[in-house]
Amino acid sequence: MALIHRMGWYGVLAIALACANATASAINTTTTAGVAPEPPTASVLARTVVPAPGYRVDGEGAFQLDRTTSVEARGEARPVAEYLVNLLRPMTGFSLPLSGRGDIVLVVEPGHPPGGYDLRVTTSGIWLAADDPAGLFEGVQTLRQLLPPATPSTTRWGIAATTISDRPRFAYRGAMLDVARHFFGVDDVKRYIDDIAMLKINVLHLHLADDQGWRIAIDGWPRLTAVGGASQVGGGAGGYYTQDQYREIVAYAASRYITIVPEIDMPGHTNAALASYAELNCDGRTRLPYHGTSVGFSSLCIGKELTYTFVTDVITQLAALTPGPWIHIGGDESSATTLPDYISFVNRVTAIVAATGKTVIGWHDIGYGTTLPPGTVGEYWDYTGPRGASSVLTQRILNADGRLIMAPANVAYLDQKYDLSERLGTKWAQAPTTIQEAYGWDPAAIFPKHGAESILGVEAPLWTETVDTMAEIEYMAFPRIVAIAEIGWSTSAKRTFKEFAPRLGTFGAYLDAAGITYKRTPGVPWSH
Ligand code: TNX
Repeated sequence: MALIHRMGWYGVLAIALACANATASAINTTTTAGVAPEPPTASVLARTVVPAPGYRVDGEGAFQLDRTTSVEARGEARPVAEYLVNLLRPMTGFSLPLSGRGDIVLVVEPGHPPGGYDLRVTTSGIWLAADDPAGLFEGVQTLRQLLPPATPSTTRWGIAATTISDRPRFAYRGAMLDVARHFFGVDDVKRYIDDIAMLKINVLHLHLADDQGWRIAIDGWPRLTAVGGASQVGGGAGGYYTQDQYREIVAYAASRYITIVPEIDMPGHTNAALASYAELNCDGRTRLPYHGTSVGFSSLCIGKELTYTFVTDVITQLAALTPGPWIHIGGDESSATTLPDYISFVNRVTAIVAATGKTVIGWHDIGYGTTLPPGTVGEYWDYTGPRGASSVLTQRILNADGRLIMAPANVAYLDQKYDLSERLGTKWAQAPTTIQEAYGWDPAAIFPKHGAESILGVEAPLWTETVDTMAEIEYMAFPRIVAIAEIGWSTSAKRTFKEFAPRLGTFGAYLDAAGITYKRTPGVPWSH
């Protein structure tokens, strides 16, 4: 009962709502007309899950994790099983041996939902199965939310009996972190990776270069980091990743089944490179480091061959550091480049990426290109209300057999202010952006003509002009990133904020337990 007290009745309401989605005949927590349900005891309280699973039916009783519990990994499940016990051991204090026979069985085998998993919790054990380790990993994220949040008072580790079958709506579920406007070191990026992994986000896009900073070492171009890396918004010291540090980030992300997408924004947003090398400028004169927050004033020199030597070196080295399929070339807000120059640049640079075997991603502006390689991905950053130019540009990307990542600025941008009185954030994209707005859109409804199969996925970008600590990153991201993650994952045709809000409120207890800073947005029944 103490736990129910802590969660409040919203948690219980959320269970009822979760059950309401399931097949009526299988529900045993609903009641016959007029009879109030018996409140579940602490140990059988079914926790709610974000993003919402596709199918869930709750059962009777609960599985109790205790000091006798063991974990078994079958097939290729071993790394995910290790991740699970490494999470649970410090939380619970139980030894949870990984052994030949376990009460918790993790299985990789064919026959489960593509990209997802099947989970069954009974009083005697837990069975979690998926086609591949990535799907199994997403199942583990669900399991974490079925356990109580790890608060100091948590002593009983019950998981209410349930059957879940779950799979993602979109293959690409992204978050973007701008490490150029303010630099964030390896440990911060790892922490953000862990934060987003909880939400079944499987791509982290790193915005590695902009006017204010160049953040990745490129062999043969040492001034990019020595000069271009030594600045940031407000004039701080900046910083950069060596290639070894970058590999460490990529490997850490891979251990969480997250793909890193590196972005070098070009031909605009390049002042840091132009400040590093005089010869990259058309007039041969180095630019001064930039510490402000304007956009649209810089451009690589489109007519110089050296520009393409530079871009080829950068892209080739980034491709070698990138096990994932994508390289992002930016391409937004190139107001200091003429349109003919922009088009010729996009044509050449997309071909440079294609020559490395990688697929190009660019902001949707790259739709101006006239020779986009087949399969090019456009990242849509205009508003949810479709607008003239962006509708044409996205169509051109689709005509190149391309796909779209939906990141509409007025709802998916995590840097927009929660309300206009906030210190952090910007407001150009129709701020304030409330949690209700972040949740209340559908990626397939923006361009209904394009068809749902044109959408590769969704992304929640966090630009960092106003953000320079980990706590500020988390504050801007949470809880809105939970909304974007659910939009990317959940297959439910009729999501409503009303149903989401109590689940999000419950999730707040997990954020508290993980020490994640978040905005207690109005309209959400935060758990305490
Ligand atoms: C626009 S939208 C940008 C970024 C800024 C952001 C601030 C887009 C692709 N680019 O350069 O950081 O606004 O909200």
